[in-house]
Amino acid sequence: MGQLLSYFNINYVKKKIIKLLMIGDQSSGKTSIINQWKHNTILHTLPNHGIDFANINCNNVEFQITDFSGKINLNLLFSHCMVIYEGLIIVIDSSTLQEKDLLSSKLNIFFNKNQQQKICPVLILANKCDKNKYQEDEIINYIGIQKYRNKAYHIIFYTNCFSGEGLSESLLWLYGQYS
Ligand SMILES: Nc1nc2c(ncn2[C@@H]2O[C@H](COP(=O)(O)OP(=O)(O)OP(=O)(O)O)[C@@H](O)[C@H]2O)c(=O)[nH]1
Ligand SMILES: [Mg+2]
Repeated sequence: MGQLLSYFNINYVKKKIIKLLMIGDQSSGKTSIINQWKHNTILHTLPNHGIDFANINCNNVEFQITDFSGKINLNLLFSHCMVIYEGLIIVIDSSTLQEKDLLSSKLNIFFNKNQQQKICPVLILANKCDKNKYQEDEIINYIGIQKYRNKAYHIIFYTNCFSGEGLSESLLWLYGQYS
């Protein structure tokens, strides 16, 4: 009986579902990062033109990630679906920091519309670190996250989708915020 109960406990524990928003520079590697987290490999990607959804399972937590293409500008859709996210993933392209305005207006909308009461975890991935590594303060300045100090806390990981550097550590950090 004990064995049977532990079988049910292990197999039927309800997963905690956490909705995360992923935004970032165009071609910064958002889809590649999701592919690495999901399949543990780099896959060929095409530029996204809209929104992509991915589920990543991490023990008892299921991350439901909405990946907003780098090309999406501020629009009604973006503004309307901000209310539901419990966390934010920002991906920047370490080889070129050139989309500051687009990123900061998205952040502005996110923090104005998001109705979660809790302080929001923000995972910053400085991807393509094989090409360049900006200092953390340059990255923080570029993103402008310090403006939201009372609404969010953040961490930066340097990542490389080809070698896998920083990817499992960053997913583990996310898991730690919700488990
Ligand atoms: N050098 C290098 N290239 C990378 C890395 N990660 C991704 N790339 C390449 O960058 C290009 C764009 O990657 P994607 O994952 O499609 O980027 P994205 O952010 O999803 O792009 P959009 O959907 O258009 O916003 C691809 O050619 C990837 O192979 C990395 O860590 N280093
Ligand atoms: Mg993509």
